[in-house]
Amino acid sequence: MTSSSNRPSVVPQQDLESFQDHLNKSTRILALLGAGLSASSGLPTFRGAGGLWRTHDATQLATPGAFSADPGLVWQFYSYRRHMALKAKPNPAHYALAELAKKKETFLTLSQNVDGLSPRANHPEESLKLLHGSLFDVKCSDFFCNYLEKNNYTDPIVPALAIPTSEEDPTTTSALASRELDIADENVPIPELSYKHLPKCPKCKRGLLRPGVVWFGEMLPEKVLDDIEEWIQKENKIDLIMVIGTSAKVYPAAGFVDRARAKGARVAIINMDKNDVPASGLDKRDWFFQGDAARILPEILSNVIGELKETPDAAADADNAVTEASS
Ligand code: BJW
Repeated sequence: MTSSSNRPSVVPQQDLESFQDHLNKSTRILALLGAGLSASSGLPTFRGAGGLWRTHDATQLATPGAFSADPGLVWQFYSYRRHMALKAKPNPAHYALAELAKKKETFLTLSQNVDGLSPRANHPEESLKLLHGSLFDVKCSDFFCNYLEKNNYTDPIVPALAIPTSEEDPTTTSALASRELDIADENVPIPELSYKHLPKCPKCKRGLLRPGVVWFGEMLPEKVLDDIEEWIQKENKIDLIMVIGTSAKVYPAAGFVDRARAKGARVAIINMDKNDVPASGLDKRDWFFQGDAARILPEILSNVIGELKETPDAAADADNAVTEASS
């Protein structure tokens, strides 16, 4: 169980009071989530420290060009990320947002994250819009094939993508003696994979499967954008947008901050880095809560969600997801 109440406050009291006062009165609330939300679950962000995978800038691997040039390398990157996401657990920030969604009916969360941690924290599906898809969707990369498989948790998705392990320790008989190697480290050798090793489309039998995520230059899912547009257009005002753990540099996601401001929304930024503010900068009515989202969110949302308790069921679900995926 995780409790937020006995911890020392992580935000200035005056900001906390004015934010909570506004949150109380707010009905139309948006949240824009980024990789920093899952940082304290142990998953790396894209930019800055941690944004390198082996020698590759993570954002350079997230392109259709990278996939067509070296699908084996791009699959190794994504297979590693699927594996890490399955091993990770939602943190108190995921649970706090899920609780807020249950308490405030007209709260809509726009997540750029593909790691599945918000769904695993039982964030209500109808109030969670996945802007950049999911690591656990796979689709055919052939332009003429529309194959899409949702919720594929097979890890590894094909044997050639298994995370290599170190030699077993000959002094022990335990199966745990072999240790997974960290293939994010460029010093750990990985095999070169070609077409024959990689997952194929079961429908057209021609194309390679690819992760169901949105790469640079690709359109965001139409239905997701339509749903968000409908929510925005429904009323003339938006009360609040929380911008959480994102550098807010990728569009159209980052553009929702200005859309919300244009409808009167006050902006609350939750970020480790004081410099990571949306392109429109900070307004005097905004809040900037600097620090780890996993510490800050349970505290600033506490007047609505109460004391955060991580439900044993959710934790068990997460454990099951990992067990199922690796069996
Ligand atoms: C913490 C923390 C802790 C750390 N607590 N905080 C307008 C202008 C210019 C360009 C464009 C434009 N409109 C569209 C474009 C082109 C492009 C774009 O935006 N380029 C920019 C680089 C300028 N956009 C697109 O191509 C999009 N498609 C599109 O627009 O289609 C139409 C179109 C096509 C072509 C031309 C024009 C229009 C698609 C964007 C897809 C982005 N995809 C990725 C990969 C997804 C799959 C995967 O995961 O691999 O999405 S890239 C990557 O960036 C990923 C993320 O979701 C996204 C955002 O990153 P995020 O989450 O903000 O992470 P970081 O690392 O940047 O930030 C982490 C933050 O957390 C930091 O601030 C830390 O300080 C903080 N932090 N720990 C709180 N514990």
